[in-house]
Amino acid sequence: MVQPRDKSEADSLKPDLSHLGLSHAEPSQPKLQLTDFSSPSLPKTASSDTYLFISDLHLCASRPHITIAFLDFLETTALKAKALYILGDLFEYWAGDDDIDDAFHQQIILAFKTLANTGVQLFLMHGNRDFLISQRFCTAAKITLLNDPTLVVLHGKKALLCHGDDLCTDDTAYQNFRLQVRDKNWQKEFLSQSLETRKKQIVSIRTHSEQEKSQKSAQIMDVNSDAVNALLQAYHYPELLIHGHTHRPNQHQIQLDGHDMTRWVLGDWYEQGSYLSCDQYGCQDIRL
Ligand code: LP5
Ligand code: MN
Repeated sequence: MVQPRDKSEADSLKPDLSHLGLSHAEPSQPKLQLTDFSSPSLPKTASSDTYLFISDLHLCASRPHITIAFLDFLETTALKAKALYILGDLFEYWAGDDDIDDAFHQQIILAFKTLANTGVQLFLMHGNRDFLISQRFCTAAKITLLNDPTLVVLHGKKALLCHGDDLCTDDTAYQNFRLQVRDKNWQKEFLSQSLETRKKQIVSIRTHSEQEKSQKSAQIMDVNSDAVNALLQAYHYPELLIHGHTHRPNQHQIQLDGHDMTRWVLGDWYEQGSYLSCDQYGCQDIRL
């Protein structure tokens, strides 16, 4: 089993991507949505052979039902897993690691730390809402920060993980915005302001973003298939591509250059929690 920080295989496969635009209870009966491999496999809860993937939780103090569902997920399902991968947008927004003392954030950090101390490996990738999460948060939560994208090997199958926003290349307004806010100098300047000022600016950007989104077509805000194909080619056709961001949970079969691949899109946690569970028999999309 190769873990993402096991550089040997992942690094040898890593290409130059500069050319790319790129109530606390056990969930009663998990509903099986889709299975990607042919092996007969009954719905099952996580085990020490299971890798779990989630994204787009958008946790915040004002959505307590999602926080409760998430803490329950950590204490039950994730507790039995080998590893939990959070592929971006864990938080509604993240204004900087100097906000970790916030009571809500401390609650989440404690839950992660408790889970990590049981031996479950925790990995986090930035989303477009929380790309300012940095090492201080990760150390406190005992989480390993992953690059976007990151290639892992799950039970012998290569899986490429990303948030997904980078693949939405038709959304040029967003991509321009992304270029600016991912710039390290821009971030340094932004972070030099007071926490209060930053939060006000983020609220303002959120309003602006919602206004703009209401004018964009659903297609523009989805992944661009050429960008998906280019990424899969650049990473030598991994069997799985797993991402979130678009809030369109689904399983897409891709045939490209003689390779069969599966693109799993993770669901958000606005109304209901969901996760992708992968073990030696395949992957299952499970709703809480
Ligand atoms: O997040 P989601 O899914 O709702 O929408 C995204 C894109 N929007 C964003 C913006 C974030 O939601 C805002 C929160 C970021 C917090 C980061 C903290 C540090 C940055 C602080 C900056 C001050 O990512 C949305 C996509 C959508 O996904 C689908 O892919 O379409 O993109 C936009 O809506 C972006 C607009 O098209 C362009 C924004 C230009 C902003 C111009 C600033 C004007 C106001 C300035 C006020 C200070
Ligand atoms: Mn996102």
